[in-house]
Amino acid sequence: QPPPTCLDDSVTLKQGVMNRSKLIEGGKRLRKNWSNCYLAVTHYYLLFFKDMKSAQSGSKPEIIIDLTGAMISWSPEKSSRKNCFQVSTVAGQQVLLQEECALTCKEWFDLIKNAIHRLPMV
Ligand code: I3P
Repeated sequence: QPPPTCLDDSVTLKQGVMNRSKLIEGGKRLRKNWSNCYLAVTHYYLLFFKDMKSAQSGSKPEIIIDLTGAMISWSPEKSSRKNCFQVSTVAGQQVLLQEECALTCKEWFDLIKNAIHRLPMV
């Protein structure tokens, strides 16, 4: 399944605003830097857009996370912020996601976890 080039509502399981911090990219640990972004979850990918407007106007995702073989875990030790979880990919990317509302955050977590678990193991 090739990564989507833009937001496609017909394959999107959930979309909305989340706080994101990239931890590792291309094997390099990055300086922690939280930003507000617009996240869309599909069966295969997480797509990160700058904001809702850019997502809905057909922009390319800023970051694409391949869920095949990915791992997800709550990671309270990784931040002073509450409700943080981490997604790590086979390719070695790591992102932290956070949302103030515990219930909303758990909805995202469970959805992404279920998407990962429906995909084949690698
Ligand atoms: C980081 C920044 C992050 C913070 C991180 C700091 O400082 O304040 O927001 O993460 O904490 O190091 P800087 O901007 O100077 O790089 P949290 O907000 O998630 O706590 P950490 O080093 O304990 O991860």
